[in-house]
Amino acid sequence: MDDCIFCQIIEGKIPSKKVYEDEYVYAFHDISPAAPTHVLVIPKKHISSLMELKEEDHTVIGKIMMAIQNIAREFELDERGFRVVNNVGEEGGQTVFHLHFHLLGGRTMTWPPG
Ligand code: DGP
Repeated sequence: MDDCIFCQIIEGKIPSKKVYEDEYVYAFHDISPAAPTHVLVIPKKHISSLMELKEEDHTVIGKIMMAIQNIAREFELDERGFRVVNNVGEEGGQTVFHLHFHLLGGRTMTWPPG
């Protein structure tokens, strides 16, 4: 997707602070952190949102979840706890239409979210 900023980040056309990469997954620091640790974990395949996931994408979702677990451990959030957020659509607060999971940690989270 030529006009997708996250596809351009994966391709290296837009710089990012990479945290993790494998065949399916790319993870990088959010440009506008909402917590001391704020990492975005995304599929390399362009999927515009959770609502566009297909049955065949189960492998990539599993890889994303395992990447989140490993990154949380790397940032020493596993004992403290952390939050994983996926915003879906306009009312859900999604601004970039390439599926992404926010990994937020390093402070106490509040509920309900805004
Ligand atoms: P969301 O609102 O859930 O769609 O989250 C999109 C996030 O993407 C938001 O927290 C800011 C982040 N973001 C947007 N553009 C860039 C960028 O060019 N680089 C990085 N690192 N993060 C970006």
